[in-house]
Amino acid sequence: MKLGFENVCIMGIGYVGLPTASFLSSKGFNVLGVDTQAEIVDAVNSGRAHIHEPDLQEKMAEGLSTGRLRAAGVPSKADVFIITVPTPVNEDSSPDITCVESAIRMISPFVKPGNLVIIESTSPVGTTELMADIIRAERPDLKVPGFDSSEKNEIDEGQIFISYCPERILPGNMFSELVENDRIIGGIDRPSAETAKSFYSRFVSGLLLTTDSRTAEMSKLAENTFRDVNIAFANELSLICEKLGIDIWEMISLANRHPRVNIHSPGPGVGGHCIPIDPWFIYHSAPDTSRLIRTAREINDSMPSFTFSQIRAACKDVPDPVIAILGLSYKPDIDDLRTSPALEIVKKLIEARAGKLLVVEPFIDRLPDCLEQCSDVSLINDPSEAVNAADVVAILVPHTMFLDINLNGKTAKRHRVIDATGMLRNRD
Ligand code: SAJ
Repeated sequence: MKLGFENVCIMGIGYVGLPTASFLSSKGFNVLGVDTQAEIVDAVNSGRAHIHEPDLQEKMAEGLSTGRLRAAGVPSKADVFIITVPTPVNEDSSPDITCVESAIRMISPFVKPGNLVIIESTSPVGTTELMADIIRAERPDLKVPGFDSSEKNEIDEGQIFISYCPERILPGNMFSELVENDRIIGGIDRPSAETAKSFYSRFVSGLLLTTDSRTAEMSKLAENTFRDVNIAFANELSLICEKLGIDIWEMISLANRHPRVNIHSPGPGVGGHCIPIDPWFIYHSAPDTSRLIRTAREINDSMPSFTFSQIRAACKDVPDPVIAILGLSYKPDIDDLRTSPALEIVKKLIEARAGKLLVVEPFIDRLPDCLEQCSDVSLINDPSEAVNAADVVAILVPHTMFLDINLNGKTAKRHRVIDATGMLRNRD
């Protein structure tokens, strides 16, 4: 069977799908990016990136001008289908994979023998098999492989290939990581793993590590959970050091001089759409044996309240305090406010009527809807202006442009500074 990979259909052109689509088009693939949100489709087709990522705008423009990139609301025939839709959690923190299911149902009518279907969305263990079941039910005419972790590498003539290949790209550095990161390639069967490996070998310089789909699903969850648990340890240490009157940043920098110790950075909480979510996927598969994972989640989720109380304490005795909030995104140098601890802290301050809030967030040009109607909050472009007008300065996100902020200006003596991420401590 001759396999082609020229035509790629990417389901979901959000934070992972759009950079991937733009990148693949710049590598010579013909890419159709599909999204159910018409505004996103229109924005992409008119050359406007709806997310901020270095070089994304240029890569998109190049793809559109060569005709290799376009967006649509529905899929069409392709050689490779890549699923990059969100996998959030429900109210009870159990995984919600309905977007993956619906993307698979959308592509099912277009899948042909020899096609490769890749799931990149972070998913609970067993999702790839469930998706194969859906395609099998929708398309009884196709040969859809079942889970087989053996090394048997005989292609069943006319079969399709299904693999789980988790994305691992770090927002802010996506285009390097798309090429350089090693990739885990988990086939539902061996021919699927080998076919996906052959596809990724066209543009990845990192290692292509093949395994079965279940191991690949778990590896992805373990990577992000590793980070969550490590950050929780750092956060717990910061709570302990606060009680004991020890400077957490000095303590960590000393401990990290040990050749086998690498304590992560404490902060105002863990945000984004991955690290605070993925550990729950493991927990819900095995709740009785995921005690450490659950505790880590609880510690990290408690951090915005801790930072909020530090800001409140700093405002004590200040009549009508003005509070400069430096940073609103979930981490430095990106525009993504999803699950942002800083945003949660701001909402708590508003609820507590803590004072007038001067928010500086260089990556957005208007406040999110949840803050826009609030008369106590304004978005200020110039960090120095906010700092100079404030009684209390809360540094919640260490954006690079904040590194030069002068907190020793004429009003410095009045400032009380909450340096939640150790930015000042680490820059000095
Ligand atoms: N954070 C800390 N302390 C630290 C490191 C991070 O508090 O020492 C906070 C950040 O401020 C942020 C949150 O954790 O609020 C998450 O940031 P992050 O940089 O750890 O991760 P993400 O969510 O931007 O991207 C992660 C990455 N995974 C790992 O590093 C294991 C990325 O490679 C994945 O592709 C991505 O999740 C994903 O999509 O799964």
